[in-house]
Amino acid sequence: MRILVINGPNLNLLGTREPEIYGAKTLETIMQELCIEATTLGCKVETYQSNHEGDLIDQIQRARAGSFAGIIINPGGYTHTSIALRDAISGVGLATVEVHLSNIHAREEFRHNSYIAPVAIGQIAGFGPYGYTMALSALKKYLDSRDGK
Ligand code: CA2
Repeated sequence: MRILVINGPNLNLLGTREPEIYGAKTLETIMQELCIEATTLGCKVETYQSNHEGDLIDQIQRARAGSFAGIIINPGGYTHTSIALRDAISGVGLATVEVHLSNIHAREEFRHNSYIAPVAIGQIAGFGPYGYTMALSALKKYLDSRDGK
């Protein structure tokens, strides 16, 4: 089973600034650790990061053609602005889990709304990099049970 992990704008800066909010690990390290976690769960993750809304949408659309079983996405700032990203997720119809490193609900009010949450299976926020591991485990369980395994 293949899972696509998508990270949105500015997440490529992780580990370089604002460690008090986002932690000290780089995105590359977080994604490498998630790949190892995937092996123990019996699935495979492929990762993608872009700062561009259209590129993220292209990647979501390709996930279906590429026969991915599901998507894990941290849409970064587009979480709070992008109807286009939400339409792409609902359009491909793949089970999707939304992840945020920080607890967006405990931060500025403009971060409280997510355009993505209503089209996701669920949202994980506030647990730092461990949120990706939680998302992977939850998505794998969801897909296995949906497929009668
Ligand atoms: O908490 C999250 O994971 C966010 O998706 C991160 C986004 C933010 O806009 C969302 O509201 C919540 C921002 C990512 C920016 O990451 C940086 C990392 C280091 C230095 C600067 C930005």
